[in-house]
Amino acid sequence: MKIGITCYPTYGGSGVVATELGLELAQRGHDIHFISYAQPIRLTEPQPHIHFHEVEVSRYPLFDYPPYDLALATRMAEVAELYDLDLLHVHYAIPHSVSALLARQMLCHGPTRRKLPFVTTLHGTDITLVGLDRSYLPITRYSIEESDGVTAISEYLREKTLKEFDVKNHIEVVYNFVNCDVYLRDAQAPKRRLEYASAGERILVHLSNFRPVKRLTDVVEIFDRVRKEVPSKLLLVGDGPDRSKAEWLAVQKGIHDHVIFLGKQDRVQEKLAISDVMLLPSELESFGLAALEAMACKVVPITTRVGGLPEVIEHGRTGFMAEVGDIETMARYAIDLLRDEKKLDIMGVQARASAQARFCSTRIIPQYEQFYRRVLERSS
Ligand code: GMT
Repeated sequence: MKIGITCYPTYGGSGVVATELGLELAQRGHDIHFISYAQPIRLTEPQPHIHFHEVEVSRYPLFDYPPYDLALATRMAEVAELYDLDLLHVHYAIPHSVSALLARQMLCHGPTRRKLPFVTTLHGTDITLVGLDRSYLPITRYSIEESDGVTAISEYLREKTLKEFDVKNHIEVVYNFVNCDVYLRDAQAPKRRLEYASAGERILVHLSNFRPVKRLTDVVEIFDRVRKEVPSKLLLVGDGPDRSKAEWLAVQKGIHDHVIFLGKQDRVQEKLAISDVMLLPSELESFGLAALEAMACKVVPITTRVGGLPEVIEHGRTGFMAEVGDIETMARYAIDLLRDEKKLDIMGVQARASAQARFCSTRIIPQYEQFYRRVLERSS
């Protein structure tokens, strides 16, 4: 198939899923055309069957708000014509599904009367935060209803969308996935740990875009409690608005030397593979891709019991969950686990086995392929 993929190209779960999906589909022989304002961050090297089309937004003195959505729609239609695309797959409803809808209409009424069905994948904050803002809700609902196919990354998000948006579409759940051949604990991991921690120290890790929903200061608070009882280091992978708040908190707590801000990383698997426990105390996670990537690397996630996380983690077997803001309980889970080498090993193995059995790309990518085929059959 020839598939156009649009996503936010920056750091963030939806862009990561979209890029990894494109790469996996390209490896299976599909032609993938990314259409966005910048090259997606995980698209680091040229690959066969992968193309990138940049969306240029014209600046004009009158445009206080340059119309990216319109430039995107135009580029989508153009790429579809030039490269004979079968369908578009947009990640994150706002504004991508609206642009796709416009592109479909432009082509359908254009001289070639081309059909261009589009699939929208809902990732979370497009529904839970942005879409519920009154100013975006009606247009988001409309673009979901007009999509030729809609997928959500968890049952939680599917239910939430049906309930809050009152849409009538069928929404297919296609979970986030991980490439288990890339995300694993490699043989070099024990040696690489020594770059950050001494031999007797444990490593805790957090990976996100440091937005308020991730509750980064809770990560530091939990680590502060853990560090008092277990010699350890905290690796913070990513960057974003709450970084300086977390840095100051670490200074105030006197643990700044033990909290290592690594910034945005291209190969996050290398940092995960040297860690013991992941802290993800988010206010909300529609799935929690970071927790899954950790699990594939035998890292035990300690998270909040929110959104889709209970669909990913089996409490007490592949990870631990507590209520939002319950720093004490999450710290207690981490301390007990980090002190118990055997339990840590067993849970790490169980976490990887669960990631492999349920969320490996080899299992999930064919679900997207089947979904595309169904959409194409319906639209032909
Ligand atoms: O929260 C993020 O990290 C960004 C956000 C996005 O849309 O880019 O992530 C959402 O999509 C991820 C991939 O599908 C999910 O794994 C995250 O749980 C989800 N984030 C939230 O729901 C807060």
